[in-house]
Amino acid sequence: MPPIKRTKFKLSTEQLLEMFRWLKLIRAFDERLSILVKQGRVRSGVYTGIGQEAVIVGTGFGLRKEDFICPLHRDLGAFLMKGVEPRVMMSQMFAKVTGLSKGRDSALHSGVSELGIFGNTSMLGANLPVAAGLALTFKMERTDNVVVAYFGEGASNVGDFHEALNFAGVQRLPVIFVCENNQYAYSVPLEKSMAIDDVADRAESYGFEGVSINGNDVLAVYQSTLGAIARARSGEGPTLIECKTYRWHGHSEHDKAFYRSDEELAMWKSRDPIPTFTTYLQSRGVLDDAKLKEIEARVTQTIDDAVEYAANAPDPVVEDAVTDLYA
Ligand SMILES: Cc1ncc(C[n+]2csc(CCOP(=O)(O)OP(=O)(O)O)c2C)c(N)n1
Repeated sequence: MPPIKRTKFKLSTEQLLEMFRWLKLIRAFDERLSILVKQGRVRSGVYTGIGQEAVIVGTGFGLRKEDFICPLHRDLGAFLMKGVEPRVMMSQMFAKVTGLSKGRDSALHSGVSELGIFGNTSMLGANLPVAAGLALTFKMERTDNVVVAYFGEGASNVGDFHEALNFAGVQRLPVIFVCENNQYAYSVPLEKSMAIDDVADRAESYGFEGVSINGNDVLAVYQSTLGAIARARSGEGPTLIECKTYRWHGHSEHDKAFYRSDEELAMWKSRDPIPTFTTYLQSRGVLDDAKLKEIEARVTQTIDDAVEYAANAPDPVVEDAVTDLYA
């Protein structure tokens, strides 16, 4: 098993700013959703990924339109990065006809095959064998497309995870398993559900490499993903990337997260991926105050527009419940 090489990369000023915009947009989208839930305006369960944005941006940035992602409940940002308009995503949360599933479903189960987004079910881990299946299709069709499958450290304890990794390892499939290790599976801390420290260690038993990285460092996530993508595209098979991170909010917006301490939360907030990247960009002369203000204003405008669009969009009608069915 050749070790993962540290992939060299160079990003232009525009690409770095693009990454920054995504971090800001995804954070703002979740923050607004959190407010909208409290206002009773959202008709979906909301599982924010605030604090985890660098994982989504770092793993999504190097993907092509033809590549597939298999996102989970906390990965709305991955939908946005893959091309779902904020208006459409917000409509999905409002259960309006302008949403992905036209108001017939909670936010968490929608997919868009034309954009390479597989719609997940509620069964955690069940997206992983599907990801392996998609990757098998890509291999059989002799394309060099890849699949990125997201999961939490909690989901890495279910059987589907192990079956998917085993199959992907045996078949050398072009799939990148991205663990968003945010330390908790609902209220269960990592050490109560796993007897090892690193989910990444699990890859070795399936014959491929796993790496454990700082999931709050967007460039580190990007670098590891680039290496994994290059391996997958060239037929060298899967990689597991474990991104150590933290979710700032509870499991969902109704969870006050009393099972963790204020000190722990404060410690992780001090590792917020966005200020870290902001400082980096400022120190390299990529971002100045004027540009920062411009990006923040554009993000706010995008979110305001998405909320207004979703709020004013029509509700589904009863007849819609039986359209788009497969006979
Ligand atoms: C197979 C399965 N078991 C249990 C649940 C209930 N459940 C929903 S979210 C969750 C915690 C998931 O934790 P993790 O996989 O670490 O992802 P995170 O929510 O932390 O991002 C659980 C146990 C489920 N949806 N599916």
